[in-house]
Parts: sequence; C-alpha cells; structure tokens
Amino acid sequence: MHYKQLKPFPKDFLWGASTSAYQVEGAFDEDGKGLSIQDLHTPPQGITDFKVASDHYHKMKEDVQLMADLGLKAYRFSISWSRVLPNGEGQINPKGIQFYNDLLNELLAHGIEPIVTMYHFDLPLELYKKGGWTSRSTVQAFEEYAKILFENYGDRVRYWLTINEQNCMIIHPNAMNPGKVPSQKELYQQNHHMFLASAKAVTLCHEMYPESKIGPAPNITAIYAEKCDPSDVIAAEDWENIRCWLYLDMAVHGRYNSFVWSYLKEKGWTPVIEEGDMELLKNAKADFIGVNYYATATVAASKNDGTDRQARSGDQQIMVGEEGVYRAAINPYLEKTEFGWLVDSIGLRVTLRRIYDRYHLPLLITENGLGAYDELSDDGHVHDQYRIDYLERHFHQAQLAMADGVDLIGYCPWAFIDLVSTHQGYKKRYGFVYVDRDEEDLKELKRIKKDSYFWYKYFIKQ
Ligand code: BGP
Repeated sequence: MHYKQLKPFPKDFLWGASTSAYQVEGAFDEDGKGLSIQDLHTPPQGITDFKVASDHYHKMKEDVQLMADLGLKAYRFSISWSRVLPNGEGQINPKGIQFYNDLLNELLAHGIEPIVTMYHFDLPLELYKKGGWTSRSTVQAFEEYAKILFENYGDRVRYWLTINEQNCMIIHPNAMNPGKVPSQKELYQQNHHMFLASAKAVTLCHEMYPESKIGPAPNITAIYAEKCDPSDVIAAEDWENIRCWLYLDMAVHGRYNSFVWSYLKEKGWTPVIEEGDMELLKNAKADFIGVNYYATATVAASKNDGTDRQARSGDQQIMVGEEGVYRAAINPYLEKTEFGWLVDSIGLRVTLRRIYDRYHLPLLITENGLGAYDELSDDGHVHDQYRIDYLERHFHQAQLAMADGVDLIGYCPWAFIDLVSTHQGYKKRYGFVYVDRDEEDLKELKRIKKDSYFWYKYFIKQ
C-alpha cells in the first residue's frame, strides 16, 4: 500500500548500532578471560582469527566517545560468557565483571541505552569440552551465568537479549561445533536445551527485574515462493516454519510449532523433553523480539532426487536446501552485495509485518547491514556511499512497516565499528567506523569515521 505521507520516527526510537564480543573485543586471553569455542577458530591462510579483532577491550572509552559523537541512542553488544566465567561456570573473573561495568557506566554517562546480548556464538570452551549444548548441564550453567549478569548489571540494563541467532546455530552448525558436526538429532536436542536456557534467563529476569525487558534475537527472514505454483508455496511455508517460526513460537508462546514437530517426528529428530520442560517454556514469555535481518530467501518445491541441498552462492560453508523439504531458488528481482549476499529492503517490511502479525510484540531490529570491501582513500576518508544507500532504503522500509501498524521500537545496524566477520575475516567490513588494520597487519588499529558515520549522525539528529 502507498501512503500520502509517512509519520516521522518517534522521538524515543532507539537508533543504535550492534557488535558482538568475540568479533570486536580482542584480548582473547587477557585479564583472566577463559577461551571460547571461537578462540579455536583456525581460518584459512590470509584470513584473520578473533584474537585481537578491533581491540575494543583496550579502546572501549574511545569507542563509546565515537558512539556519543555520532548521537547513538542505543548500543547493542554482547557479553563474553568466558570473560565473566572463565570455565563457563564456577569461579567468577572480577576483571571480566569490571570490564562490562565500565562499559555500561560509560554508555549511560553518554545517554546511550545498553541493549545486552547474553550469548552470541561464543560458548565457553570448558563447557564445550563437557558436551556443550548437547549436554543438559549447559542449561544449568547458563542459568548461573544469567543470574550473575542480572546481579551485577540488572540495575542498569533495561533491554536484554538471551541468545543470538539460535536458529543459525542449528541450521549452520559447523562453526559452533569445532571438531565434529553433530547429527540432526543431536542438533535438535541442543536446540531444546537452548530453549530451556533462554526460558530460565527470562524467568529469572522477570523475577529479579520485572521492569526490564527480555527477548530472543533470532535471524528472521520472510521466505518467498519461487512461483505461484502451490507446491512452491507449501515449500516456502514449510521452510519459514522450520527456519523462523519454530524459534519465535517457542519464545513467545512457549510451544513447539506444530508443523515443525511433525517434521521432527517424521525425520526421527524429536528431542528428549523432560518432565517440567514444557511448563517452564510456557511460563517464560518474551517481552519483545530482537530481529536480525539481512535478506529474504526464495525457495521452490523439493525435487527429492538427491539434489535439493546446495552451497549458497558457491560458499561451501553455507549450505541451503533440504532433501525432501525445499530447494533454494533464484530471485531475479534482487541484487547481490560484493560478497554474494542478497539485498532486499522491501523484504524487511515484509518480514517485520509477518513477525508482528504473528506475535504482536514490540520489535527491535538488532542487526541489518552491508558487508563490503571498504577502502581508505588517499584523502584519508572512507567513501561508503553504497552503505548509505543500503541503509537509507532499509530505514525507509522500516518506516513503511511502522505505517502498516508494526510496533518497531529501535534499529541497530550491524555494525557500529568494523569487526571480524563470522567466517570472512576483516576485509568484509560493516561498520560506521573504519578500523585501520588488515587481515594480518594490525597497524595501529586507528579509528576513522566513514562517510556513513556522518550521514547516520545527521539522520538521527533529524
Ligand atoms: C549475523 C551474526 C553476526 C554477524 C552478521 C554478519 O548472522 O549474528 O555475528 O557476523 O551475521 O555476518 P558475516 O560476519 O558472516 O558477514
């Protein structure tokens, strides 16, 4: 639908930006931090690991000053579980506690609302060695960790996110399970344990800080059918249920999505559910939904002939399609980024509407952005007009979604500052702030404001 005039974004809208601990902090083994599974990551030759990243651990005050100068209203970051609890449980690391205390105080001193993710892909290595999410004891460890976070930071954090992209950890499990890729049956058991862990955190938060808000941060995307062929439409619905609604139905209603439960039964992948689990899940309802959105996906009916599963855009690390369920299709209407990711700004509007229609909870965009080969020009600046165009188009679609009735409370593009990509190193940059380092040469890690930084500053001010 077209509107004659759009309402401006509300005054209290949380214009922010995002990062995650292991991708930005560095200091991977300093001041008592324990290792996480991400510290085991051994990238191919010529791609950096996460050891130094953007050195935010040492440059935190400078980085918060840059956020303040930009005029950010919110900053979404994650806490490194193994910095706070080096073994994932037991002994607390006081210096880890201190770092996030300092960060929170610094943000609040500059009027920036902290939006805190409890767990963003970096499971403590010691817990992983004991079975990781396959083991039910990790649920207990997460509850203990959550309690420590609420006790130490609950007085200053109004927005908590439990687990980042639980759905991606199940759909693309390689990086989260170093050394061995679990079977699907095991993955859905891990998934059930993560549901329980989130539910425990939500329950604790509601008990300890009833005024605070807590929710999940899955990667949600509308799934399009390739054609109006009803078989494609069913495949698109099936994949949307498996990829998206399984996670949000649980977080919001505390129940397994009925189609997905049938799918799990058919495949023999249903998790072991113990007595009391469903009650716990039912009583732990999210207050809002964090949405990581990059692009939609388009699918066709499965051929079920052994060819449904393929590498996405030739990237062998991201497999798409599932035998007997759906196959990936090409959407001829969309462009791609330099890294082969689809760009679909209207898809953001579609996605927000679908989520809001289903759940009627406030939505907060916790990630969305453009990864590109940014370059420092001879004039000392980074002219990332393509990022400005990308964000401008997505912000406009968010505004349209709000006009459509969606209760959107904030927008945190990925990322505030350049950081290490999940598997494509440092050359894939997302930030408003350029960090002068490359894959192997750390240089001085100097911070340089990109053109998009000035554009976003002006946009927020307006
Ligand atoms: C999301 C993750 C982020 C971030 C982003 C960009 O899925 O939550 O951690 O990395 O994707 O992805 P990439 O770094 O692979 O380009």
